[in-house]
Amino acid sequence: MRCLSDRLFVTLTLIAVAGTTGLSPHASVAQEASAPPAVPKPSVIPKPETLEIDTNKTFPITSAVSIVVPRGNADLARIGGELSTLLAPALDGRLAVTPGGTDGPQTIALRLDSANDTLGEEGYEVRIAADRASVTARTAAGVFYGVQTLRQLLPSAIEYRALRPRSVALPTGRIVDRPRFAWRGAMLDVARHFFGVDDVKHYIDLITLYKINHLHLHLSDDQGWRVEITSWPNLTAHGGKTAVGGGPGGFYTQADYREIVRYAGERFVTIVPEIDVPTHINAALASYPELNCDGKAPDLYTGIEVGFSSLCVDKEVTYKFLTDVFRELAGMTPGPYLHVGGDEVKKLTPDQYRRFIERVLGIVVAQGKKPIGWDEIAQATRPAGTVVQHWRPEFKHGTEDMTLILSPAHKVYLDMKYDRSTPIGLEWAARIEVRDAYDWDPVTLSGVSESAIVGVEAPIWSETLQTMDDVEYMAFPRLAAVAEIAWSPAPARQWDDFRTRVAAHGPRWSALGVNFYRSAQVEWER
Ligand code: TNX
Repeated sequence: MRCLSDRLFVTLTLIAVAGTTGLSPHASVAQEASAPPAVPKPSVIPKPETLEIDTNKTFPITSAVSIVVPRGNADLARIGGELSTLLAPALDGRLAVTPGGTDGPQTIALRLDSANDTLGEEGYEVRIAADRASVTARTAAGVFYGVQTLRQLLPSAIEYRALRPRSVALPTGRIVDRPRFAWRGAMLDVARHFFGVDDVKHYIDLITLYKINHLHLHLSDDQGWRVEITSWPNLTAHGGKTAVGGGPGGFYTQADYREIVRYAGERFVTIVPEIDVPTHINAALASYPELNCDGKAPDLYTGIEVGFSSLCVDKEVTYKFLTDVFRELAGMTPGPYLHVGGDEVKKLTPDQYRRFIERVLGIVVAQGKKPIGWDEIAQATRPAGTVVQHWRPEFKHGTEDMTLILSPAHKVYLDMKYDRSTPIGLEWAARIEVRDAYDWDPVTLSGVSESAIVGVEAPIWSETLQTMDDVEYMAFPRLAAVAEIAWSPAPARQWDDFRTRVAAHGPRWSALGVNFYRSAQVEWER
């Protein structure tokens, strides 16, 4: 209901705006058509490294503008096509995308500059003059991020897919930007409740607006096994059948999984698959009796307790199972990482746990992949290149060298309630208002040096989340806050400034149909 009335509000506002800009077919005062289109003040998230913008001088985007890309570069042609699609409703038609065209007046040029040694692998430079714009980067990923910035400089109404033509302009200026951390992550728990391929694609669309580049999928847990493993078909045939609360569950066929990987790849997102072992494994134990120490398969589980299930660490078949699973997963995952879970083990002795984890990490390495595990795996001896994902608020890394992803539960677990009144979510780690999710720093929180941190990731666990509306409500605005922690230089980040910028994303989310939390900490723009 809330969402519907918001959409209605946006529609009405836009009609009102269109009526005053003169581009509406109903506009009656001719001179209004020549007034330079107003542009909003920039509210780019994550905050760019440097941004000089003049909103009084603009580059009006009309159907005369073309998007110029290098000849023979499929990535840039695709990115140009996406920009054209974004602008199409506003311009009542698509801008031409011209491979090999020259970047003169009335062009938006997307360019690669492989010799540029200041922008890094993912940085970009945007320049906007009164009659042209350009995005330059060393890599296609950098160009993609530059285009996300252009997108955020455009009025939020641009996101509304069904609207009539209206005037569109970019403010002039220059932005030079690159990320602080290489790993800007989101995690979706598709095991407690299942989210299908289209839902995952939708989530990828939303996270990439904020330059997030890793999507970690929690593919198995007590309540469900969600990815087809052809050598162990009962994992999904039986283990995928239900979910928390007894719903129908579901799973990805290998073709589905490959489709997610493909879609993510086109948006410069690396899929990180997780099979959580040795605990969080009831769905597999229920599907194959031989994986149980007593040889008896338990029932499927639909509650939300943790820590009660365990693989039988003394049986050789357990390691055959793990080898098959991680081999098949490695075969369909182009990204370098496989996540082995390793959290919340209550049924094994510390020694059993360590020996088990060391074997699993070896299995992943044998598939040519780098292992990641939740911070409990720090107890085990780990092959070089293993990444430890800090999640427990109390986790201490000790003095040992360790490569970390930071997902401190009391800051970035997006399944935590915002406050007492949040109708869904858990609160075991904290209640996390927008400011709590924003106002912390990875180096200060972890106590490790900047170079030991690969990045920051915001998980969403789905015990209490059943639909994408639920996921969106928990993710936004907090995911935008976490994305900025992972991307923007630490000294540039101030809560009061973020609070003002995020206010402008409310109308953007409304236009996109995103169900977001109207935090009272933000004075939302309408
Ligand atoms: C802890 S995070 C868990 C998950 C739960 C989550 C709920 C982690 C490594 N384990 O199994 O879903 O809390 O917030």
